[in-house]
Amino acid sequence: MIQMKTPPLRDAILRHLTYSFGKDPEHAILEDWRMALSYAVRDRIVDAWFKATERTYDTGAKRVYYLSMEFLIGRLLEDGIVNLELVDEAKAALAEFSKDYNEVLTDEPDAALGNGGLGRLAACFLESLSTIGCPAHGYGIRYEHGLFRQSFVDGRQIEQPELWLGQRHAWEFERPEVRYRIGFGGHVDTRGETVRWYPSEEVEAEAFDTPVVGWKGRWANTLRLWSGRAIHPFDLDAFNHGDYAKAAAPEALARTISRVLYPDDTTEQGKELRLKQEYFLTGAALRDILRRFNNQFGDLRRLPEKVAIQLNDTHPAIAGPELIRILHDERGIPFDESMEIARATLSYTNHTLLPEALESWGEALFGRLLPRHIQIIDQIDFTHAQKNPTRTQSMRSDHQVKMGQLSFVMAHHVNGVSALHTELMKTTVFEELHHLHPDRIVNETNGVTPRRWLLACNPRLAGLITEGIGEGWVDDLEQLEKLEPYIEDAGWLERYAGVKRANKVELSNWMGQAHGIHVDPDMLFDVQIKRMHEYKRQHLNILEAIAHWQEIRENPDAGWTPRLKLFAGKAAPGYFFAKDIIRLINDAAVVINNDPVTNKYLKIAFLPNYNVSLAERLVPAADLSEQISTAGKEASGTGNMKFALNGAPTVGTLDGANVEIREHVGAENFILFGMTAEEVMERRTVESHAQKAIEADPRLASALNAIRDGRFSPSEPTRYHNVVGNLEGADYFLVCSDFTDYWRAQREVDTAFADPQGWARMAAFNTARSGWFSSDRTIRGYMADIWKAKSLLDR
Ligand code: NBG
Repeated sequence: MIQMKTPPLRDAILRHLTYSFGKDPEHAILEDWRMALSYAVRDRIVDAWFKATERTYDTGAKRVYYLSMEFLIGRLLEDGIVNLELVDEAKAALAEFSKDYNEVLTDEPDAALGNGGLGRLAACFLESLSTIGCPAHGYGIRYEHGLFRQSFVDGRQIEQPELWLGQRHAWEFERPEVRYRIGFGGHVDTRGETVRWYPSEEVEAEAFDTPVVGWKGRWANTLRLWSGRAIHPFDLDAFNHGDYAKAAAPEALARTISRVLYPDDTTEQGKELRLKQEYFLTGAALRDILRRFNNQFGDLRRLPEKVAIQLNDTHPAIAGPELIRILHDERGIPFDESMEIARATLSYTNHTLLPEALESWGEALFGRLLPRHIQIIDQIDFTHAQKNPTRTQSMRSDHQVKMGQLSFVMAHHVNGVSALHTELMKTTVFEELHHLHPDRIVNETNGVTPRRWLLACNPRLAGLITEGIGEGWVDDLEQLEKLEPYIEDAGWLERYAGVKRANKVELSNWMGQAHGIHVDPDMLFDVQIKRMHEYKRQHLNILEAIAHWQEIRENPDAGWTPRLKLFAGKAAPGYFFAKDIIRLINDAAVVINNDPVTNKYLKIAFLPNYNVSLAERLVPAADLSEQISTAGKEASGTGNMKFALNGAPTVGTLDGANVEIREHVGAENFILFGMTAEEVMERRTVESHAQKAIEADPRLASALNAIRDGRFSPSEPTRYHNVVGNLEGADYFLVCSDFTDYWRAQREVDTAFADPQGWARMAAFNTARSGWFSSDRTIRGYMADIWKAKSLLDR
């Protein structure tokens, strides 16, 4: 490999400014500086990237492929700078040109190529894979428009298209030479043993590569995203006849496939274009994987020995039938053997038990778009039924193709994302399949990368930790437990509390400048940030706030603990109930914040356009983490881990990874409330459970009455009748039934927070005992239990 000298960062910035962007420092705009710095950092990442690739080839190691429709990577510049330990050098270099480091960093648009937890998890995993030095690729779609931009008009959510590529993007390398044809529709030709699919429509998938660097730049893997291209981009004939729209049509049509990210996280839409996107990603990724495998190893029977493919939820589930199609139809391997090779290569992660999220496709649509695959699915199903004669559930029922069943059958391992979720999988959605294949389901509790979610986003806390225990924690997070003795030192604890206070001041200043929201940084910062969903119960939170407000009004001098309730999160554009909740929170905020009697003690703010960067501001400044889903519904949660790590104790239910967080940080450092998953299932069978809960709790009744009477929507008193009706009626998510205990838990929080030292202790124990929630630990689990892959770093 060619060796080149690494120039000082300052020189590299200047060189890129001049020769890559054609600007001198006097005329460069902020974006030019951001790009020049990014290129200077990227150059160094590329060095690590080449070395890693070379090492992987030389050792013939097994490679991991993570197939995901979403990678919620956010900004990448700070990630690169932090992982290459260039923070001081970058600051100094920019200062020489009188540029502010933070201003340059925040110029970068967020790459919002994901909806929420599933996409952010994929991004944390990529970073951990690189930190660990496990040879891996992420495969996804290069959406032109990521998740929509959210703003509020009169408190209502407004969606606007997001255009992350509207500004220059520094991180990707276009690979015009890496293209694959992806077909749809057409017919299947069977001649004896030979089966061939002749698609009627084809597009090309073109690769764009982003290097992902790990801690200390020891390793870098690739995120390869596919973009849709026309095979014959331009219809010259139409153009010559003056039909310019028709001339450009092929290109426009092909690009549609990678145009937008579907904005639903936990509801399945069943749209044709979505199925096309799923096959587009999977088809292109598999061809690419097999090409690489072929160049290095050749014999396809060795595929499982050298390749592990992880399906991130069922979205890439078509990988099973597609791999069989390639092995059997195209390479002539017998069907059963092809199926065995595919199964030994594939594994599948389930991310939700919500029935409305389990993908299924109408067989008419599926058969029209993928006529060969539906035949293969039937053959997989038939083979599986023959081997398991007691089986009752098929992959094809009610004229639907069931992607969950398909994924399970075609995977050698199926994993859940928290201990509770994994157990519930065995007794609910996959009960029968688990019974037939009792060794297939394993648990890999989620984690988050400590580089982004502590070192980079909370430099004050990171500094305090490193001062005490050294920097070993950064890639060995369980070392945080070495902090425990410090917690007993009153001086140290005061510094720990000082860090939180400084972070809160910083957030308050930013909220004032960016949103005109002015708050006292000494209030308790109570934060709920996540997608808007009934199961996550933002409405439980606002109901409690309203009840609390009413109580403060009645007795203003009772020594209340001042509290700021912060919300952020997007609702799927078609999820009207969730949008009503957003509006209700905004409406309640107007009334409550303007109440002179109470606003010293209670304020509410809903920050617009929640994304990764906003989370990076909020997490370090939170005092309290709201994780209040109906037990049994949140598969894991990962925000819960970020808050605990950054010293915000949880008020939460026994759901998802909350259960394990509580076990790790200690019950005394976690504010528990609510029914367990089992109690939830039982309560649903009780007639009029909501009514009973309301009758038993006058606070709840009075809060509901205020909403119903239009106290927060005087211009339209009926605005929330649907919401209130739902809560008083079916209340499937048991908001009313959990209200009283939630209210009690919040008063416990008030009392605890009124003792600053006691609270700081709780917070510090959360930090010291959250080491297990590193995504490095999670990835090591996948490597050992599922992928049988090894790190190539010598340590
Ligand atoms: C989400 C779950 C979260 C979980 C993430 C990552 C989907 C479909 N599921 O609880 O709701 O933390 O996945 O596993 O987005």
